[in-house]
Amino acid sequence: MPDSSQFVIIANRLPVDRVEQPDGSLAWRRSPGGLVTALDPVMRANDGVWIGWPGGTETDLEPFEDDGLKLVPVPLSPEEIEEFYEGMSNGTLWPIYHDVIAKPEFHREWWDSYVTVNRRFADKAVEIAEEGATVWVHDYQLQLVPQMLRELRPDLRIGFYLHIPFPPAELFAQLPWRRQILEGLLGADLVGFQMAGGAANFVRLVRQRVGHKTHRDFVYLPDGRTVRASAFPISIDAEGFETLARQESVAARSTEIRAALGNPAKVFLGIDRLDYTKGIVARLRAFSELIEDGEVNVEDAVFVQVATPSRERVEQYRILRDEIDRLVGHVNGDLGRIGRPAIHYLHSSYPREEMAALYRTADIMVVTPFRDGMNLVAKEYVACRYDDGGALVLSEFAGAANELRQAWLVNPYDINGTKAALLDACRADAKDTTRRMKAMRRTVLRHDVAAWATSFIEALSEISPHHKSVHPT
Ligand code: GDG
Repeated sequence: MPDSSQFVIIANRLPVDRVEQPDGSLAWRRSPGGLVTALDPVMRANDGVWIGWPGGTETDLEPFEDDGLKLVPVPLSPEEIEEFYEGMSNGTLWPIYHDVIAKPEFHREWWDSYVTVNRRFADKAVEIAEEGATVWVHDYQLQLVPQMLRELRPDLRIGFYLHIPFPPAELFAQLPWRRQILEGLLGADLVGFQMAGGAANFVRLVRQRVGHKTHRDFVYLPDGRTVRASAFPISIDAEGFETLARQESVAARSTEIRAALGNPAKVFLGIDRLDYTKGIVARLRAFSELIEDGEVNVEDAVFVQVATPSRERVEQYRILRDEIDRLVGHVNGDLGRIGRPAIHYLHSSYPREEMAALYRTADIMVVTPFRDGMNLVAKEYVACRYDDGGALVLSEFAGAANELRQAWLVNPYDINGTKAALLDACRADAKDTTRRMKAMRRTVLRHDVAAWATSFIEALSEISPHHKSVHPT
């Protein structure tokens, strides 16, 4: 692989996982995230390089190519996984940026590790980026990288994208390292957010806490630089999901799933990373109350909840897992009948084909996070419903609610409101659900992930026009 590039992506994770082959040797497998799908064409058009942690604790990995993608691994030690990743990233920043749904912890040694690891990523990019290159940094684990890069390489064009919400000033202000983080982000030329509200929170904080002049989306720095902070709502490979959903094998699998569930009249579905931001417990409680109230009958309705294992070594995630286990046990013990559990709970992760088959099966998709940057599951469901069927119950506090206005929108903290929306969606006539789904499909198909990547890269080019241009695809 070349030792330099004019387009560099930096994200916490490389888009591949280490897997053991039957003969015991180790190989890489592409992890099927939306980000890699979005960035793949831009990477190829610009001979790009992706810098990230490969997972695990191997330290001696060399840069390598996987299916034409050039990947540069950045190692983390076991202590750094604990302090930088599980600690500062997922025990401090994640809860602060998600409305303090869980209590954030502040530890100075976690912060020190965050600085060290951010420096390691920045140094790697400094090594690889050609003169005048474009570097696109991703997400909350790497907020100091833009400034670190700027100091070492003022020739670079730097973009940053935050995949999670940017919190209101009142919550962000709790962070003992608030100023360092704001200054870290200000190293970028363009800071992208999911929502206009996040961009506005950031600009307001910069004005209040760092004292820079701001006007609308723009921050004016004393050194003459301008930083733009704007919303770029992320999306999915909508066409890819629709094509998958149309496959005959997926249709057959959907029929099989429905039969395995006992051919109920209504299938409710939730698919989430097992995370306290996703509102899994509240939603299952709402559904079980509908059974208790006699509004829904286990003979003709079932809730399938897929919770993909996530951050299993972080204590709050272990507690949540136990809570869901207990709740599902109680609900099924109290309300289920032989062969008819109220909830099918699957703590596991599935191939994309199985996800598409589940989306096709779901009559009511229930996406009720307490706070979510976007929520791609909601958009994937819509993309898979080429039949214009199905109903979406969606939290007002997911970024996706801004675009998917025709969903049944709910406040997930309001259990009665959620119950009412579940029932409404369940009882809606086909004319109503079709009208809503058609409108949502137009939105998702028009604004897909390629459009998202292109609009970010174009905006970044505009803000520093003296640089070499990057081809969006
Ligand atoms: C962060 C922000 C923002 C889930 N289980 C399986 C599986 N998935 C896939 C889904 C979807 C993705 O994972 C989850 O994306 P979300 O958007 O729902 O949530 P986060 O992981 O929290 O993502 C979020 C996102 O970044 C992008 O900017 O939308 O707000 O929190 O694509 O399909 N995929 C497969 N098997 C599974 O079992 N194959």
